[in-house]
Amino acid sequence: MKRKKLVTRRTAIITGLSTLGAFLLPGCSHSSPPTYGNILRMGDWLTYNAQRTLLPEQSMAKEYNYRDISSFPATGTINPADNLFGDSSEEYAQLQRGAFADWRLTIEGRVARPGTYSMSQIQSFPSRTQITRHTCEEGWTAIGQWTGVPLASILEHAGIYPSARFVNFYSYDGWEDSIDMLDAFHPQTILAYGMNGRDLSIPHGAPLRLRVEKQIGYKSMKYLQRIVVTDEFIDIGDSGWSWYVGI
Ligand SMILES: Nc1nc2c(c(=O)[nH]1)N[C@H]1C(S)=C(S)[C@@H](COP(=O)(O)O)O[C@H]1N2
Ligand SMILES: [Mo]
Repeated sequence: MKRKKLVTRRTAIITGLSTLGAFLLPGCSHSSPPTYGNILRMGDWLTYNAQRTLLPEQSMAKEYNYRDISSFPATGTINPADNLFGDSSEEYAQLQRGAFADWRLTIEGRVARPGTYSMSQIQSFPSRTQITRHTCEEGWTAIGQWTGVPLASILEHAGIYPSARFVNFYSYDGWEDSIDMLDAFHPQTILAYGMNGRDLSIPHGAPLRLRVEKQIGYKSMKYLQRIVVTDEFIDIGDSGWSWYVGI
């Protein structure tokens, strides 16, 4: 998995704030945090606590108007079929040839009803459309319209257990990442199959991608393959990128 290290000024400021928050609110219920790897990753813990203690929990990301939609570059992987990801590339290439008719999203882990969802099943849930600003850690932003199903609807349908704390995502290009339940149940956290009124294109993550509007762009995983709900944080190792980067 190729990911890179980044400390922005914003992160530094939030980290500073959160240090304060961590000391002011030592008994806060959000203070059992995920950590990635080692003490050098403490910034994740601090940023997480800052957002979770000092900011309103379910504040909404700003939504824009149709006329605000901008050009939107595709970055990172732009087609998992490009042979870089072994069996996954082969599988994705095959799905692509079939216009994703055979694509299924797997949901497993701490749910009462593990299983798979076809695109038509996913599209049978009430949808949500939102026009939001995507912020990439590389310094660009773009505004796009996303249509999909709230992740909360799918998690509830799968019968998520009360003890569950994290939702882990796996993609066709070998990405793995997780979010906590506050982000997972946020009304703007959706599994998106539409962008700007069309089916999600391959460069932007076809057939289904995550949109986590309250965090930086790399949390919005493209090319979703599998979702695993867990009680405990799974440390995927030092990805080089912070686990939590709220915006
Ligand atoms: N599976 C996967 N998801 C991904 C990426 C990727 O390379 N692979 N890139 C991330 C980054 S860094 C950004 S900025 C956005 C880019 O989305 P876009 O290509 O639709 O602009 O997707 C994120 N999700
Ligand atoms: Mo990004």
